[in-house]
Amino acid sequence: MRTKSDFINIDKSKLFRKLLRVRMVEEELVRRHSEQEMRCPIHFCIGREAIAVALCESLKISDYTVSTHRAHAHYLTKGGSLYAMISEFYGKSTGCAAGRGGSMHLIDRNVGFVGCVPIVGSTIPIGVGLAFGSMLQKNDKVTVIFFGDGSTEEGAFYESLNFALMNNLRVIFMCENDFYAVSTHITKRRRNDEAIIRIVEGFGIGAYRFDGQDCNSLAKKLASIVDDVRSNGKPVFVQCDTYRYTGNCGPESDSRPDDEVSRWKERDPVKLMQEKLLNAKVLSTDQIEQFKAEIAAEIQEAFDKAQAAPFPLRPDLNKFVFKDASNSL
Ligand SMILES: Cc1ncc(C[n+]2csc(CCOP(=O)(O)OP(=O)(O)O)c2C)c(N)n1
Repeated sequence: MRTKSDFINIDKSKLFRKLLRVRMVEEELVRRHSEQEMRCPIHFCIGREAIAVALCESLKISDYTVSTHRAHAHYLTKGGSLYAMISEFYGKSTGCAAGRGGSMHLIDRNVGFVGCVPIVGSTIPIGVGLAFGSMLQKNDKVTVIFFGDGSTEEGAFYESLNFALMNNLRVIFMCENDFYAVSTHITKRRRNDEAIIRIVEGFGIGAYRFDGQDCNSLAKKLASIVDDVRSNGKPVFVQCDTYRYTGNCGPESDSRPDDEVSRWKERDPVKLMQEKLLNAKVLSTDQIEQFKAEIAAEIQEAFDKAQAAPFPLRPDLNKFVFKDASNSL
């Protein structure tokens, strides 16, 4: 049966370029991490990039997103400034949180990236609050809440699901299931890995489970979901299965089984999409090389400018600590 998503036209080469861009930013961060100049904890999303790329492709700038401690892909694909993000990692005053927040407090209100917070599960009710505001203002903005499978172990998640459902809020609960919370596998936390979606279905909410590594196919499915949420005014829950290549925090790997890591790397989202586009002659090797050169130049410029930018001034250090209308960001 053909579904609505079969008719959605996604520009595959544009999508691939976005995917490649997030991967290359992450790889450059990994390379520079040991220099010890970025003094904040960094949670890498290498391996998991396709979900944000696929979903944000169908969002409008005016739509809202919120995220967690692992937010780079979400911030960048919603349109957050790369320079402001890198500046933030270096603690500079040009950072998106004025150098106060580091990698777990990214924000760019100009593009609807309302924020991210390291307290697991904490941004779920915040996202629902944004959607409630949109409902009161009678606009059709969609709010996307990105979170990991670990967040589904917080009570706030279930209260938020119920509230969104009872109030017909335009929310996409996007669970990036990488099977681990820090280093504990989901099967050590729940009876089986179908548990999350089964529990969520019990609320009566529309729930989907997708492969998170095939960016193009995911983009089509999610485009259809975004469209439905916007027109029906109802929340949905989406679980995308994926994997991170690094440990929980920092670029080092951890003690997850080698065969498991290599199995997931065989379905690397960038490699997978690149192969498909080359085989289908949608892109040539030269075009991919050109993308890489353009992105590398953009990244280099962002790092150069961020490193040269000033640190916050000592007399200003208390600014933005408490709410103060006169100096809000
Ligand atoms: C309320 C709370 N408890 C514990 C932690 C410590 N912690 C940091 S990351 C993490 C695992 C989160 O796993 P998941 O939600 O699946 O996100 P992922 O890291 O896989 O993106 C935990 C427990 C925290 N930050 N907040």
